[in-house]
Amino acid sequence: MKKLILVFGAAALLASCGNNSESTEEESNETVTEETTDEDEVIEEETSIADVQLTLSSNDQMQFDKTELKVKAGQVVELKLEHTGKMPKEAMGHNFVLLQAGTDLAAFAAEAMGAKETDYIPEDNSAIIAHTGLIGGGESTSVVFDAPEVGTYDYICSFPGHYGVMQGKFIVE
Ligand SMILES: [Cu+2]
Repeated sequence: MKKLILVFGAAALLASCGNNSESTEEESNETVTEETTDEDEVIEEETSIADVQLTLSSNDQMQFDKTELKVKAGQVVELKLEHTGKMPKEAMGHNFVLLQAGTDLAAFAAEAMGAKETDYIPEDNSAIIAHTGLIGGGESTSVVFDAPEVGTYDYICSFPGHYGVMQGKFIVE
């Protein structure tokens, strides 16, 4: 799972460096052997690294817009979390934390509450299947991970006081 995040992060970095002269040089070298249509295909492959893309929205009212997310076993999932509010993450921060089946939500949330320095991701993250970073109003973030085995999992926002209302079921079919 961590590997996938790193790969995705690297791809994002590469994409963001697309305007500098070094990468332009590389691109022009590639065009010697590849036609423009091939380049387009390469770009498509980069953006569709996941088999399924889900968007979960959150707001200043401490809400997720979905209480259920469904994927299929074996899929690589890209989950995009957006925050449509205006409040800063210090006051109304949100994240997406997908937990192993059977996790005691109250106990996990209590532990997460004490992990302010790591954006409310506890040091012992053995209960976490995947998580995004913490975002504030107007921001968005995403995480790429392998769908766990068939089953129903809980996802929460681990910001203090939020998990009670900011939670849902992540269903793998
Ligand atoms: Cu939250």
